Amino acid sequence: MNPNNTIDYQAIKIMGILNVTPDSFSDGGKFINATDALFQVEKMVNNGADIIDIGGESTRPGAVDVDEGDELDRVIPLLKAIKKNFTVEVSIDTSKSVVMEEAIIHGADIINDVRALQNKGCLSVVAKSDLPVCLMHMQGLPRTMQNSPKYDNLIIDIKEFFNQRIHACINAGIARERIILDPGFGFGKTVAQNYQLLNQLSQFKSLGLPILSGTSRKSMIGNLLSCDVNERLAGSLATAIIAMQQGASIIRVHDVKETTDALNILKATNNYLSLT
Ligand code: 7PJ
Repeated sequence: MNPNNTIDYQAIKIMGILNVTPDSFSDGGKFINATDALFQVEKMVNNGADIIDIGGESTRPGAVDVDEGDELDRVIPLLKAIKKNFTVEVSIDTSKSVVMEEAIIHGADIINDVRALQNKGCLSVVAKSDLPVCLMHMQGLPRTMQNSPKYDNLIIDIKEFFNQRIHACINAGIARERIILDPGFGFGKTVAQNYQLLNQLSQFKSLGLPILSGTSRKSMIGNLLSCDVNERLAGSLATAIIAMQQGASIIRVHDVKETTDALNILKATNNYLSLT
């Protein structure tokens, strides 16, 4: 690991996950009801979330595709309600151009696409807006991505993918400055490959763009520690701290309060002179 003292820990943002899919692996079905969802948003905001990430499509390993109408129904009313009641930034976790377009109209602040705008129409919809966009790396597709993923060189292959997608964005009229990069923990990676990514996350800093890291409660933690999804908090916090030290700018998590506490410890450690 290469902790770098020039990292701006003050600038790290916590992204709280709000899944509104019936089959999400860790909180599936819990936040479908609008009142429950808004209660959860309020809790995350009060606990230090800078961004709320709404996901209406499950991308867990093995997940099947979601109908466009269903995804719109899950995501858009909630986006509108959050923008009406809170000042927090909202990102929309989707790969569908129609959902992106509606989300942009209704006040989304960030587009978060696990398919890196490769689906039809996505580049042009995002190009017409001025929103930041997160491009995530995935090998394969959710249904099959964990069937023996292979790389020539994990870091170089993912960097190559990022460069191709950055190029596609720029050609479509999306300025480089709008792009956030995410290596996609758990998306077509073995346990060892996920830990290599965490170990070498700072290597993606050479592309000069902010890095988003999403390891929260994922099987890279459960498989290593042999624990169930509701027993992965300590492991998730450890990965969040390592990602911050490796230079990640946005940490995508389920457990906002605990991650904010961990970040505050890291900040104090790096800014002890400012403590009295
Ligand atoms: C990620 C995501 C991630 C980004 C999901 C889960 C599965 N978006 N959406 N990065 N994961 N940018 O929450 O575990 O790692 S859905």
